[in-house]
Amino acid sequence: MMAFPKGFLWGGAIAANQAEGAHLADGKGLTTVDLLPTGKKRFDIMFGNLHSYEPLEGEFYPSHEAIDFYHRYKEDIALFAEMGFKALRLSISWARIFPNGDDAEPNEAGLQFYDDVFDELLKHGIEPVVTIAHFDVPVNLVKNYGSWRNRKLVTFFEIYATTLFKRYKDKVRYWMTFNEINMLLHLPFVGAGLVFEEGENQKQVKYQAAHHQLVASALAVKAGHEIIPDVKIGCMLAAGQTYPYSCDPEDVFEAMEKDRDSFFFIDVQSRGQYPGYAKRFFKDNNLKIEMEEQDEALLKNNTVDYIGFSYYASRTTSTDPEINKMTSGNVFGSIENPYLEKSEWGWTIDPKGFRITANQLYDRYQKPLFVVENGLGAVDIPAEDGEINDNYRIEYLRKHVAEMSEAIEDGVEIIGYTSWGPIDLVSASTGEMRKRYGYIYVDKDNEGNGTLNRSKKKSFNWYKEVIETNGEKL
Ligand code: BGP
Repeated sequence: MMAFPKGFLWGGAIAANQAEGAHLADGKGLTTVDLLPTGKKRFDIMFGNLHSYEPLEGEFYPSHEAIDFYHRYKEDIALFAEMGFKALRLSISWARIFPNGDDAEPNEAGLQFYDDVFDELLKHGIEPVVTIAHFDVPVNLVKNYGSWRNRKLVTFFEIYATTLFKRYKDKVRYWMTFNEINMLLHLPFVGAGLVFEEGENQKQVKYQAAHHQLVASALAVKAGHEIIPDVKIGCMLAAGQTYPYSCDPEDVFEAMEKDRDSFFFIDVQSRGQYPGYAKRFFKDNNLKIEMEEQDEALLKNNTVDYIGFSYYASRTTSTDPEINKMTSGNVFGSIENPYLEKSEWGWTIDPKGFRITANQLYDRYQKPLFVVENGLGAVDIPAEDGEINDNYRIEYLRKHVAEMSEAIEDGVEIIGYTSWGPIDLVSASTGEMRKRYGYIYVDKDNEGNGTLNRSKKKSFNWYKEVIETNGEKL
């Protein structure tokens, strides 16, 4: 096994709304995620069909308590430090800083909380890697402005991002603007707080919102570069190669188009302009995206420093209606790939696809890559002695890290790897606790019962050794 580059940023990734809980503590406002219950209704809302701007009596909202990272961050960070983490990717909750999103002044208690978290990380020599927006929008901005469909969000986001850069300029060097920015197309409420009117042209709304996020992202890059001298600001893509089901050129073309749905965002954020295929797509679909005069130059002059991405699974597509019936359980509408195994949630397990994806992204953008999410969501059942022998997780991670090192050998520049959910947390898609990714077990079930106690799984020591040996021992 080849050694990873010196200074490689090994670590883990969490998000505010899936870990912190304390959803109204110290002046925080409600965010979109706080309106997502568990169960079937969750998906209905995630697709853009909201029922209420208030949490409803009798519903269970997993973000409200999550794993209580808000009060237990010291204990959790100590465990990350014990594993030898070099980096922790985490997000800031917009509504902790600006409870309504449009407030004149930021909320000092919210700012102080992240100061404390960053200090704790730095004390342990862990580099904070911060996502500015990870699937949450202050509810007030959804209710009174229509969220990202409204250009005003660009200004609110710019103020929010600038506030963060000024406050944390001496503590945080690595930033990301929008988590999995392409998720906006698949789960519009999650990605952009979008709620649709009946009969509305959803494509039109989504791409207008996308334009606003792209402009907001460029403005954040601009501000960050001005405020923090050695800053690195990245984009973040939910990546994963799409395979054609057959070598029929129709299938191959469709696979290319599906990948372009995602690349579109990064093409703008990294290359600085709308690609020709996007312009054609707008024309063919009769979409009219409102842009302001200065947008073109802004996008051009403020591209990202690195490409952050998540990789869990590859996708497969076919133009044959019979084959298309074999859909697999994921938001990208992939069909089953007969060559690959699946997780309990139907996500394909494809380590080679990771190497392909990394190569493809590097070929396309020629910028450093940062793997900011990867992992296996699985049910963990403690053995009689209470131990969790999560060999399946070790197996998944081992194979993926090995393929990552192959990609590095291929010449791909990768600066770090933060696996998803180093500590069990709430699942973004299902809201469940039982879909676990952690090296650290959290005693809590799907209904919210449990002590919230933390304990080490078998994978804890495995990952510790990986980091200790800089990936030589897998
Ligand atoms: C990504 C998100 C994360 C995370 C992960 C795993 O889409 O950026 O927030 O949750 O997927 O997904 P899930 O939690 O649905 O298993």
